[in-house]
Order: sequence, then structure tokens, then C-alpha cells
Amino acid sequence: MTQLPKAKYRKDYQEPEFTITDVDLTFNLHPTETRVTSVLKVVRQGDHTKPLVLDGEQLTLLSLKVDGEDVAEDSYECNEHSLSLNTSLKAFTLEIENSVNPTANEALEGLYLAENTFCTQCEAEGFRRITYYPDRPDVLAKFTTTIIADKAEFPYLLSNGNRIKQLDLDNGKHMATWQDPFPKPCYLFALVAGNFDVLRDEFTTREGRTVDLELFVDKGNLDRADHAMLSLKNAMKWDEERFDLVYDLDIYMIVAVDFFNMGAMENKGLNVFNAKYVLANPATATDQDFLNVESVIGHEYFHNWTGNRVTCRDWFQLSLKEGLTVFRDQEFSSDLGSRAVNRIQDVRVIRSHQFAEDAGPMAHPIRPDKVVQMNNFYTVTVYNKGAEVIRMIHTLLGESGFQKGMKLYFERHDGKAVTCEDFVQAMEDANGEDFSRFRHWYSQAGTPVVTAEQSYDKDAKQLTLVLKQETASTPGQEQKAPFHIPVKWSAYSEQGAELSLSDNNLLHLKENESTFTFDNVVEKPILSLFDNFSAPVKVKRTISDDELRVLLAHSKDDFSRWDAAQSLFTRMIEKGINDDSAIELSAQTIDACRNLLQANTDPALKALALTLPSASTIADNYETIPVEAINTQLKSLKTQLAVALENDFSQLLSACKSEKAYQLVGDEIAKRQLKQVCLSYLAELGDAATDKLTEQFDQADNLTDQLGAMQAGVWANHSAAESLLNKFEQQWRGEKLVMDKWFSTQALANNEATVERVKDLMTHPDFSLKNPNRVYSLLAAFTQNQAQFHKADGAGYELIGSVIQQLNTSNPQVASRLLSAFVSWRRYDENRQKLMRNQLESLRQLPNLASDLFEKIESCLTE
Ligand code: B3K
Ligand code: ZN
Repeated sequence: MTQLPKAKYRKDYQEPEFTITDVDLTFNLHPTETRVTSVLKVVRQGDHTKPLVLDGEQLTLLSLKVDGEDVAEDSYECNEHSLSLNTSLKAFTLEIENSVNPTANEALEGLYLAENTFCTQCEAEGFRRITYYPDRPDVLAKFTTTIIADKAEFPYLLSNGNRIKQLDLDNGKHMATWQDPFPKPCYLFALVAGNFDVLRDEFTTREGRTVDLELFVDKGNLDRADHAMLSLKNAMKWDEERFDLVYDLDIYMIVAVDFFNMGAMENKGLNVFNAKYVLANPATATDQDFLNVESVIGHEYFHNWTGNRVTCRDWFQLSLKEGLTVFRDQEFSSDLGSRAVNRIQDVRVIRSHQFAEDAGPMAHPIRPDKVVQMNNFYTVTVYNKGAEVIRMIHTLLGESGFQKGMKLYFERHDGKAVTCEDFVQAMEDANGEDFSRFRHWYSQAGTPVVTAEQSYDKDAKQLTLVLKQETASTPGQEQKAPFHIPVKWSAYSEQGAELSLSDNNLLHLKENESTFTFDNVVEKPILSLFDNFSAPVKVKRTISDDELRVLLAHSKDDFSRWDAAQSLFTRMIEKGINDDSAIELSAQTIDACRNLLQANTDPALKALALTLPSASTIADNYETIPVEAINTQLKSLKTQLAVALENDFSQLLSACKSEKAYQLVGDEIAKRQLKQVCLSYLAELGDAATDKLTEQFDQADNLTDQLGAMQAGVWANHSAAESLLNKFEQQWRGEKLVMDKWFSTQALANNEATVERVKDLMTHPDFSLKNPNRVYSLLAAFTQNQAQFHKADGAGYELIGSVIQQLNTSNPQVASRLLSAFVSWRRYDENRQKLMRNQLESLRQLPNLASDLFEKIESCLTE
């Protein structure tokens, strides 16, 4: 009988019994039998006589020596998960020799060989699949790495730090030795061996030091590497200017690989990237792809300080580095591009994904208390809500207070493995603040619902605002203490003039209920609350449509203008659902949309404001999600808006066309975005749009426009859709990253035939279940297709259930991502609940159920 995976608890943290000061690794690379020699300088930390326990998985132990002598068989024990050595020594050298099979490694964790490139992924607990080691982030050691491989096949041998030796060996082999002077946890270790094209550049730090920059891409892809290199240099400069942080090694390398479970990895001095976040040129990447490259390159670079120089004490502290680094990459994108657009997009992620996670059975605080499989906790909560928590600290302290806190944080903790608490403490101490209430954001899961009631006393010229907060219980947390919620606000007259009611535009809601009064208020104000989404909460308030329209037209806060539009749309959809009747577009709504289209506003903001809320954002407001009704109402609202505003959309579509060749600059990106929204509405009008769709597709000199035309056609079920899909396939067959978009477009089509189409596409020559990007683009995309994945006959569930079953043994991380689509099964009607539950139960029966799946299935089937 195999053992059930066990949970670990944050409260059980104990300091390591031993530390490692130096690691000397030698890899003799071989596709099926790579030999690893690891020489460790081990130092006992406490004075007890506990054995040394090293983690190790899927390894074959070949030999073991202490201080040069073979270890007697009765002095050590080796099992499936660990190697323990009985010793009373205080300090010693341990030499381990083991072998691994990189070809058999389809999980892409540890050392793997894919498309003739050896590559590693160690975070969170992958190093134990390379060699026996204390695989925990609070053991920091200096690494020296020697790699030996065939020279013709693997001309580049890379690892962390600086290359200190390279030489040719006999029989066609060569070797390279790398040394990383900064002590680091093993999750930051990396090794890459392969054949690449290299883009080289350099960056001069503000101290005048030259850093070599090297970008490794698959042969033939150099024409897609420039943007990533530019983004890297921009990130290095930005971090010096905004955060006073300078790069610390003489070389920075980025390798783009095709087989990778996630976006990228911040290994010290040697980032490994999913090629999707590196390769970009106008023909093969959309505007959004270019922006994503910039943001992920930035993110991994920023980890060099927030994550690598100061790292996590244990994995429960993951948000210490991820929340903070997401906040930093968001700021980077906002400083270089449009702050408002970035903010709105970040909020959309929170509302459409994080709120659902916070309301489901896997809900966890940004600093979790209990974990079975760490890979399950790289979540929108830890990352994106984590970044919102950092953003609130920034709101409370202001930029200069926040930077004071950062400075103290680095002064205290550089070179150490620390906790979220250490971060908050530094912020408090540097500013003389008290964040005791604020800390609940770290310890409590769930989305607070803030209720706002305002009343105005005309005679007393007094405005009263009552704010209440309530957070529903989440698994393991029945009662919630009140959060410290920063509420940014502004006020307007009925005509839209800004009213100044106070010289402070930030309220602090710290209790379950607080009353705020404003004196000398001469007219009844319209309040804009939670400007810039100042806290990750849901807001319930009484506000009329007319007042929302005033905010839409006049709020000085771009987020709040967008939010007012979203509220107006959501209200219409919800009314349609409740009354079970078609939405009637009022003249005021049409006018408000038309005014917005014609206003002198950033076209990107117009595009965002006129994009209807996603089905999942609407679903979030229902205890039992009315799948069909949401779908019907969204569709009908879109068509009605298209009919009512046809001329406006057509005119804007032409006006946004650019005479110039493609340029990746703010206003051109914004125009393309607005053009896309117009085209997607017009596509709802059927044949009238055929020429517009084909013309844009055929004439596009860039992927944004070409893909945009195809998506508008397919998602509107337009009669031109099939021909656009065919043309696209003819042109891009074999171009994997571009074909991913072809897969996603079809998987997201709201069309009765989609499930069958997705099944067919799984047999397409460009599809493979082994490559995570393909699985995400076709199958994970399909799970986001509310109406079709949740088709009442259960065909969508069956399809994804069977894929999860296949991936359970080969790549559990990818399987677990797909499983997320089932965890909120209780939110659906009885019929769907039954169908989803069946899938979960049959997965639960799988022999060798991966811990990744086990954890999610258990938590969502528990009563
Ligand atoms: N730190 C990595 C994520 C590792 C995920 C491990 N399952 C990328 C990042 O957040 O920068
Ligand atoms: Zn990160």
C-alpha cells in the first residue's frame, strides 16, 4: 500500500539541523544516465546528535563518502524520499555519487532532456531530483558546478555565476566550470546544455561596472530576441532608478526553452524562460505578447534582489518574494507604459480568478498555513493578491515611506532567508507605523465584502459614510478578524465637477464598522470609492445608474471610470438574469457608450471600458452559477450594443487604422486595441462585417491585427470564421508559438461544436500532450470557456478529466493546473455538480495519484 501524501504546517517550522556552506557539483551529462557527483561541506547547527537527513527522489545512489572514506552500510539509510546518515561529527565533507535519467523526466522538474537541450527546474522542490541535498530554502551555500558533455551536440554548457574554466576533453567531450560567489538555496540552482544562437549585449551599471548580457535561443530565432534584450536592459536601469538596486554579477544569462511548465525561473545569473516570454517579432507576436515579454523579463530580473539576495525561510513565505516581485514588475510596466491600462488589467485578473480562488475549497491566505504539494501554491492568491497587499502597504506609506522600508529590509536581511513578518516589520520600523491590523492580510484567506452607505444632511451640510466589512469563512478559518482596509476616494457634483471634502483622500477602515463624517459639504456629493482599486475587496453600495454615469464620464481616477462602466454592464446582465428576460438597452446607456467612444480619452481606456465583464467575473456574484443565463445575457448585450452603435464602431475602426508600418509604441498599441474592440462588436452583425474581417486579416502586417480579425470572426461564430482559421493554419503550421494562438482561439469559441473541435485538435500534428504550452493553449484555454466547458451534457468535463488522468503520472504540475477547473464544482447546479463530482471521484481512484492532484481533490470533496 502506498502512503498518502502528508501535509506540512507553517507552525511546525524548525531550523535546519545542518547547513551546507559549499557545494561542488560535477555533471557527466548523458540522456538516460547522467552521473552527478556532489561534494558538500556540512556543518552541524545545533549540538544534538541527530542524523543528517537529505532529500532525494527518483535517484540512484552510487556511492557515499565521509571525509574521503566510504560510509559503512549500517551507517546510512536510503529510501524513496531521503538519505539519512548517522554521524556525530560537527563538520565534515560528504561526497555523494548518484545517477538520474533526464530523458524519462516528463514532469520537467529536476534535470530533464527535451528537444536535445538539458535543462533544470528546481523551484520549489526539484533539486532533490538531481542529487541528495537538504532541499529547503533556508540552507544557503556557495555553488561550484562542472558540466561535462559531448561538444558537438551541446556546445553551450551553462550554470550559475561566473565561468571560471572551460576546456576540451578526449572523445569529443568538453567541460565548463561555473562558480557562484553568492550563497543561495538550491532552488536557485540551474544547469543548461544545448546548441543555441546567442544574442550578446552589455549593460553598464550606474557604478560603471560592465555586465555581459547573453540571450540563448533555439537556432534560427535570433530575429525574435531583440525585444527581450531591450526589456532586460530597461529592467536593469529601472531597478537602479526606482529601487536603488544594482546588479551584482558580471554576467546575466537568459535561456529560452520550448518545454517548460511555467513562465520563467529566476535562477541566479541564469534565468530559464519559456520561449513564449522571450521570442517576439511583429509577425509572430501580438502587442500583448511584447508586453508580456517585458513584464516577465522584468519580473525574473527583479527577483535578483527580492527573492535571491533576500530569500524565503520556508515555502509558506513564498509571497515574500512573489507578491513583492509582482508588485515590482507591475510598477515597471506602469512606469514604462500606461499606468491606467496596467492597473485595470491587474484588477481584471484579481476579479476573474483570485476572487474565485478565495471563495473555493482551495482558498488560502497569501501566506498559507498548510501545504501538501508546494507546486499547488504558485497561485493567483500568493502572486497577485500578494502584490495587492504590497500595493496597500505602498498606499499607506507613500512612495518615499515604502522605499525607506525597502532600504531597511535589505540592510537587515541581505544574504538571509526570512519571513513575510520580517518584511512587514521593516516597513513598520522604517516608518514608525503600526501594522498589527494590517497583518491579517497575511494570515486570513477570503475576500472582504465592504458595504458602503452614505447619507447627506442638507441643513447640517454634513455627509456621513458608514463602511462595514465582512469576510465569509474559508476552509479552516471560521471567524475573521477585521482587516485594515485603505479606502481611496474622491467626490463629484451631479455635473461631474470634483468636490474637495477634505484634504485627505484616504480612509482607514479597521473595524467591522466605522462611520466617517464630513462637514461643510455644500451639495450632495457622488462618491467614488476605492479609487485605483485601493484594496482587493468587493464593494456593495447603493448608487444609482445616473450617478455611475457621472463617475464614468468624470472621475479623475481612470480605474474608477472603467469600474463604473463595468458596474453598469454588470447591472444590466444581472437584471436580465433575474427577470429571465432580454436586456433592454436604455437611451442613456447608449448615449454614455457613445460619449465614451467619442471622448478625448486614451483609446486603450475606451477599449477596456467597452469590453464586457467576463463570464467568470459575473459568475462570482452568484452562489449557484447560472451558466446558460450568463452566456445568453452576455451575448445579447453584446449584439444589442453592436446594433445600437454600429456607425460609431465602424467610424472608429477606420479612424484607428494606421497608415504607417507596425510600431510597438503606446498610442499605436492603444489604437490597435480599440480597433479590435470595434471589430469584435461589428462581427456580431453577421455578413455586414465579412469584408472588414477578411480585409484586416489579409492586409495585416502584424500578428495583432491578423489574429484579432480571426478571433473576432471565430468568437462571433461568423460565417467567415472557417476560412480565416484555414488561412491562418496554412500560413503558420509548424510555428509552434503562433499555432498555440490558433488552438486557443478555437478552444474559446462559444459554439456547441467546440468540445468536439478540441478533441479533433488534440490529434493535430502541432499538438502534443507532452509540451505544457500546447496543453495550456488548447486545453487550459478550453476550461476558461464557461459555456462550453460547463456544457450540460458533461462532455467538456469528460474531455478534461481524461486528459488529467493521462497527465497524472507524466506531468502532475500541468495536470493539477487543469484540475483547477473542477475545484469550484459546488458552485454549479445539481446536474453539473454530479457530473463534475464523478470526474473528481474517478480521478481519486487512480493508482499512483500524484500529490498535486490528491491535495486538490481531497480539499474539494471534503464535506
Ligand atoms: N519562481 C518561479 C516559479 C516557480 C514555480 C515552481 N512550480 C517563477 C517566478 O515566479 O518568477
Ligand atoms: Zn516570481
